[in-house]
Amino acid sequence: MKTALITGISGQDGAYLAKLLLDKGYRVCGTSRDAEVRPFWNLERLQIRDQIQLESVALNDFRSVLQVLFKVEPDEIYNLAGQSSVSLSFEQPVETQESIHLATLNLLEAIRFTGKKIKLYNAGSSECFGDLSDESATEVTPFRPRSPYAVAKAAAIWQVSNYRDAYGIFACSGILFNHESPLRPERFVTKKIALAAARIARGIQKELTLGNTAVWRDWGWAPEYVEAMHSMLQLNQPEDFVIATGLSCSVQEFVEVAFRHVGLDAKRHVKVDKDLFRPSEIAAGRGDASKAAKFLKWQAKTKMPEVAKLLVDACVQELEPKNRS
Ligand code: GDR
Repeated sequence: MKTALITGISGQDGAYLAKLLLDKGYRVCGTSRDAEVRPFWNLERLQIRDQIQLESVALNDFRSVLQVLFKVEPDEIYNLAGQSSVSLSFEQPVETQESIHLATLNLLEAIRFTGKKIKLYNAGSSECFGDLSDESATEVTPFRPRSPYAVAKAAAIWQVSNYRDAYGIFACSGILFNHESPLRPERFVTKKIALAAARIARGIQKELTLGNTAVWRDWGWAPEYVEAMHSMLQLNQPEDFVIATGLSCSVQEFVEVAFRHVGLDAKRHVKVDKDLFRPSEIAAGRGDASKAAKFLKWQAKTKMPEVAKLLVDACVQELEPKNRS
């Protein structure tokens, strides 16, 4: 039986990945800064919390990282922890840098220190590419980060690449474009839109206020994306991969699909507030996952507009009185 250690197990990807690995027969351990007080709603929602060994780890503290590696003895580590909101990174640049870059560096150093053959998956981000205009990003597209979050992710990806080259550690980064699911918090635009559409249709919200709706994103379905993470660690050689649907849509289009799905006209309910615009923004993003198709046999199945409809359906269900906590 293989053992996997998932940092950031309480998030969307951590929960779906934990479920996937449990289904594959792994022993799954997960870390959180204070596992005793964290509620782990997403693990509860997938009904897997009691099958996971949860450990308290501060990833910015080398001793804490080293300690958990000796305790858990993982074969594979999935590093999904860190501040994950691009907009929040403009308000918390130092915390963002530490929780992403320093945490990844500590994990790499700890693996190097133990000298064990531990494989590392690192959660990269398409944000590193910056503005792509009409281009589809591949693994060789240059990074032009446009937020503190993207700068931190780019630095972590370069650390992983350097530890792979310098010390022969099996470490790779998945450069994932946006991937959504009902486990997303409302801080992200897709969940905010889907929940608002469901609430307005039910008469419990009047309008939705958004930031820049003219931006384009490549939106996929999170449960499919965690399969690619696992596949990367099953290769003989560590390599980085872009994971994306290849289809880009505007936030405006997402809004229209979501509202139409519950019989509403978005024009009557949605307004834009310039205060919600980011200091620097990525106008358009789209990924080319051909390398993943070739070497991981991975391809996105769920794309827009299905992503928007599935999210709205999940939000409508969440609002059913019997499902409200
Ligand atoms: P993103 O996701 O920044 O792409 O990062 P987010 O859903 O926050 O924003 C997507 C786009 O929508 C625009 N937008 C708004 N965004 C939010 N959150 N709230 C709004 O009201 C709003 N109005 C318009 C944003 O400006 C942006 O352009 C996600 C995260 O999951 C990262 O962790 C991950 O690395 C990348 O995707 C790939």
